[in-house]
Amino acid sequence: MPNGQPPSAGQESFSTLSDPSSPGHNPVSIVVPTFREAANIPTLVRRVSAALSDWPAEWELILVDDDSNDGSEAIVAKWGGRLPVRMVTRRGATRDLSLSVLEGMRLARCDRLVVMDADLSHPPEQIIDLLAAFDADCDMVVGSRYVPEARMDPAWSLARALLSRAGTLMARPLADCRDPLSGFFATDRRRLPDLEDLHPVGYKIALELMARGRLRVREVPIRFGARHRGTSKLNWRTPFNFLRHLSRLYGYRVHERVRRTLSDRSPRSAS
Ligand SMILES: Nc1nc2c(ncn2[C@@H]2O[C@H](COP(=O)(O)OP(=O)(O)OP(=O)(O)O)[C@@H](O)[C@H]2O)c(=O)[nH]1
Ligand SMILES: [Mg+2]
Repeated sequence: MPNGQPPSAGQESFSTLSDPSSPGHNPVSIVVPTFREAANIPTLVRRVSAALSDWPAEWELILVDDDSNDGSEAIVAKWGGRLPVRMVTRRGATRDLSLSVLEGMRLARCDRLVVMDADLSHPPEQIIDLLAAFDADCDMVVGSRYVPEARMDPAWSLARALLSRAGTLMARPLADCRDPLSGFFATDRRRLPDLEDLHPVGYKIALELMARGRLRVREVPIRFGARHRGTSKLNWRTPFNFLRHLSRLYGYRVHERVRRTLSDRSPRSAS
């Protein structure tokens, strides 16, 4: 059974059938966490729908919003009926990017998923590059900033670039990926660990999935841009949450290794 919920009533006509081993042309749900992104949403919707205009299967865009109260809901409602775009609002929940992504993955109508940011730092035109690279030999395709041919917007400050590099180096042993902190990726819900077993803290949901699911990752170079409009949601808590998240994942890895060693040594495995 897929990890997500089944489609709700009224969504039955939307074909979710996809072949997990076939590359490319499957129905796809694009999941985007948003918090106060009203200034970016119109451009995001336009560019995503243009990028997928020749996609030979159905697609949908789900914006999972943490009750921004900035007019985002009304902006998205304008497209209702014309484009497969909807906003899911998390009310009364503690604001959390990773939990928002998990919610979007659960609510998605398709098993094939793409996750990206709303601020246009992930070029919507490259969604199809990620989907095209997805096949039976990988569980996740990451839009990577740290492989040859990737490009970084020079507007990214040196301090941000250095912090990103340092975080990336700390996380690399947990995943077979040069950019485990990327927030732009394609995957298939059926290849993921059970979403209920995940404990992400903060911003790095791809890392959580890669580390706990031991996913086979392929990387596609991206043109990483600076935030288009609006303000960053990073704050002083972000690096502390990241360190807490890393320590949990390293703890999980150690625990797994001990468990495997003990089970290898158990009398039953010797017989
Ligand atoms: N639902 C939800 N989305 C969030 C939250 N925090 C950030 N986001 C979204 O997650 C994405 C990444 O956030 P950003 O603020 O762009 O973080 P960043 O890319 O590391 O930093 P900048 O690009 O410098 O702003 C954006 O689409 C945000 O709107 C949150 O608490 N809840
Ligand atoms: Mg951003």
